[in-house]
Amino acid sequence: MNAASHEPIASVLVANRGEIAWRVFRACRELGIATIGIFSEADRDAPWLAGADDAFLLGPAPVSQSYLDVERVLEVAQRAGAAAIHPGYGFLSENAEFARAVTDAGITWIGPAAEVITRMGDKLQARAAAAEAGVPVVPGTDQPTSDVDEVREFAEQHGYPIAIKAAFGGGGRGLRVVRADRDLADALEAARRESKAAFGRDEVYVERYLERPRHIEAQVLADAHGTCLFLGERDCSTQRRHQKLIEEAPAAGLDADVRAALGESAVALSRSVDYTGAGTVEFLYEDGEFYFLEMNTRLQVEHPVTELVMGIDLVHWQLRIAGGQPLPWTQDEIAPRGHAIEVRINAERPAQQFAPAAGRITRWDPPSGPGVRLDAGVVPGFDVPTMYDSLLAKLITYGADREHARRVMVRACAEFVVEGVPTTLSFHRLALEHPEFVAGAVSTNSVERDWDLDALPADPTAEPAGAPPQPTRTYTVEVDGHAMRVALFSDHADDADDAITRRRRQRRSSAPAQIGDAALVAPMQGTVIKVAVESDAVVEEGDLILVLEAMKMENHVTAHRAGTVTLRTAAGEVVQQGSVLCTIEPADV
Ligand code: MV4
Repeated sequence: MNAASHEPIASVLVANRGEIAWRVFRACRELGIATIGIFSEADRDAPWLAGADDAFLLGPAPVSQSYLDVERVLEVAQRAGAAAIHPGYGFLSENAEFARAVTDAGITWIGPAAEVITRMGDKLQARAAAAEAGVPVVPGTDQPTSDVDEVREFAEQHGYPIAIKAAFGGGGRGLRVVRADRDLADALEAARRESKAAFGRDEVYVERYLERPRHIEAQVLADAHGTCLFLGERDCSTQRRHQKLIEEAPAAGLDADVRAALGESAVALSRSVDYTGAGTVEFLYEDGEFYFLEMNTRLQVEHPVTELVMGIDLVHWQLRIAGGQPLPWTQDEIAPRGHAIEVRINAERPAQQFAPAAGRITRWDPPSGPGVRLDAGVVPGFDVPTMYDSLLAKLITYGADREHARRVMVRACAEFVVEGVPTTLSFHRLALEHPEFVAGAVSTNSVERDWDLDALPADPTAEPAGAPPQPTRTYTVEVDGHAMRVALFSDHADDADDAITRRRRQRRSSAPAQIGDAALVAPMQGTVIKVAVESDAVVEEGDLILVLEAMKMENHVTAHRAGTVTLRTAAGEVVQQGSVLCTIEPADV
């Protein structure tokens, strides 16, 4: 941190990969800062490296550890002559030893001082600092404990349920909720074991457990000249097993006085620890009260929603602050405008408990248009690896208000086509229309406890045996000017080309377009909610055959030609796109 000088940083090595590496490269390029990328052997052909001016292999470490190898990253930084290092998020971004080593090597660290990272990384020290700064904390113990009698005494004083948490942990690992005395001893041992395994430390502490909190976090930005600003809050409650899925800014339904108090608390804590750079203070919010949870000393995945509503590029300001520049605003000169929502596009199978997925992205058609931003780390043809986290991209939408931003996101998710690897898009299409989400009433437990995810479409690449065949090819055909998607299956796939060739010949001979056979197929996946005819009925072309409900819309499926109907489906059935709904044999056959 060269706070004394104001000279801009000449070059930045981004000690990260994927979408955040590309995001930081882009910010550097916009500020005229040279960029250096690093890559593991598994990332040798990674698309985001195209965003860097230079790139270096991290060498022989196991690829899953490459980006965590402090010595190796430093060695590459010195070899590359990097003036600064941006850690992104995850990996070494909250590793105080790394931050210290970077500074000791005379390289500018884009982030808070190592001491601050250490202090906020110790959840008990963070709680103590928060309490000292006047920030509300959940009633809890202020010293590490492994004594079941101490924990029992706390529970007897504050009542159940209680939360046992890792003192050097985060993200829910090591967290155990205890609802009765009989479960206490085992839960304490389990929490210590998991904490030791995950963080190398088994110290735990105890808090009263809040049953249905919202997860609200405050973005702070502080320079090295005494200015510390609250850049609004984000609601990150749409999570599953501590993995955020959807984030938004501002938080829906938060009273102005609560927002002001939350911001003042976040700034008070940040000032009290001499914070510099971008940081996030996490809170639990329940029944009109907020409580300090922890402080993250890094840029967050979900930073774009704050950038869009505040009109501030957080990465630009991380770089400027590290170069000694002062922030140009006072608190009352900044305020959120509009609303932004982010969905995380992860390579996961939502219908299989969000299991990580690998595969080659054979189709990547992202949305665009008004109010759409995409921070991606992949391109078509990219082989998604399994040894790193599953985040492929973040889709962010902006609107004048929450409902506008939500509708833009619904449209954008409907437009987004990804093939070759399952993604969380199928979850987001459901979540964004879930009544709790529409009402802005999601809590951290909603997705796991309350939402029915059975409506998630089965993952096409994980069809159980005996599942209906999937189309081998789909075509868009015109029937009397009506563009219709037709799905064909492997045993008819080669017929398709003949059918298309025939149709081209027919069209050239100006004969009316015909679908090659008697089958009337489902134009999309959906539920048959009404069948308007019976088998053996004689229909005219255009007569209503059935109504298909898909994405909350009713689709009328009509006879593609005159003839006698033989039904292949019934009301209540869920049909796949391209499956045969009925056949219509011309009456004179
Ligand atoms: C809590 C809590 C309720 N009461 N502490 C989860 C991970 C870690 N950041 C702390 N977490 C929680 N701590 C008390 N006293 C509920 C959670 C929690 C949670 C918090 C934020 C975001 C998502 C969460 C999902 C489950 C539980």
